[in-house]
Amino acid sequence: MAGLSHADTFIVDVPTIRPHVLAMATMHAQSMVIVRLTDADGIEGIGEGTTIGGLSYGEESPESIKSAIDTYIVPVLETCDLAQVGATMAKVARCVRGNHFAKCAVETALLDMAGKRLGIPVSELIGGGRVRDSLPVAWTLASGDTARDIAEGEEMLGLRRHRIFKLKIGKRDVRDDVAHVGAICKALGDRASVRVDVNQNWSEAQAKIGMAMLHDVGCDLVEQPIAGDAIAAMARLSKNQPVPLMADEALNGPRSAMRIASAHAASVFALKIAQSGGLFAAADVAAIGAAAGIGLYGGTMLEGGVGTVASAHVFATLPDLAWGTELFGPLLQTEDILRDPLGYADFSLAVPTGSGLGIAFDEDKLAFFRRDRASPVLHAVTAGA
Ligand code: MUC
Ligand code: MG
Repeated sequence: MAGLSHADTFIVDVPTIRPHVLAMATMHAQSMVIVRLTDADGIEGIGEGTTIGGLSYGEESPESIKSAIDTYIVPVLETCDLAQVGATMAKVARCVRGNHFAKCAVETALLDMAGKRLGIPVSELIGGGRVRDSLPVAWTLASGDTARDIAEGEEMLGLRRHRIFKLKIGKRDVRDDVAHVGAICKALGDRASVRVDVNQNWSEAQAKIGMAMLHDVGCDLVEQPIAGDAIAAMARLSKNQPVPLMADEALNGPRSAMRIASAHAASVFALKIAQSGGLFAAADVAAIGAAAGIGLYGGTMLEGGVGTVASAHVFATLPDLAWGTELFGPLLQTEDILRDPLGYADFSLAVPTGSGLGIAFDEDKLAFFRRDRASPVLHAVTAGA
């Protein structure tokens, strides 16, 4: 029995390379909850739980993710054989409702341990196993300034790092947003695919006008234009607008995937491991989408290296990933907390091949960016004063 010997959960805050402007928040740093679990055999598994903009994106914050793991999930893990990942996560699901990001972080760590124990990559533990070793990767242009976004797009094309670009809109007037998208489509031409993410910020009426205009300026895909729970309205837009609608916030696991597919409310799914409730659940969402003829896209919560690689292992098991992925999160951060940087080249990300997740931390950087790093020092100073 591989019992839990040690669990450590902490938040790291890493600055972003530039402000990242979304409809609901402007990010200057990314906060990642890191989970490290060690079993009785001394095998360590690592996981990450990351959201965007505190509580502005969804119902879990970095602080609530950490608290859910420490207070409610670790006591369940203490009663489990961690080598049995499915059984362990089923018990966690019985004891803890919701909290998908927290569960995903823990499941990632368990799968990392399981892969290390078996000597195989995590991708071989998901669905039918790995079918690809690299994934196309989009970049998000979200500086808030059209000229700067065009320059950034040109730079990425020149570096051969990205040729799919997602623009964050929804904050300004619809016509101003469309003018911004149109200028970028015009500048990048047929060298790139340009898509937008509205992060739920339009009404159905705005979306009707906005999606029609976006189609006319050359935008390829519109992600979550209206509220994620407005399934009937998403279905009307999917039916009547020429540009495909991608579900993101609307998807929070297999049941929501089933509802959206049955209602014909989206033609593309943004798959996210954390939003789905874990790697297994994300694979189930993908299976429902594929069976319903819905296109698949590998989404991100702008995770750092651990969450990005965990997502990559799931997306590497999908035979049909027509819309590529956006697994660029670590590149948005000023420093990589992994020992070896991930392989971004030729518009793609190489999926690690080592056992488990196939990655390790840079311990110095991890220690530097820990939110609680100051406390022991402060404590020592206070104690000595
Ligand atoms: C989202 O809503 O999709 C993904 C890329 C990005 O820039 O933000 C995220 C979140
Ligand atoms: Mg989105």
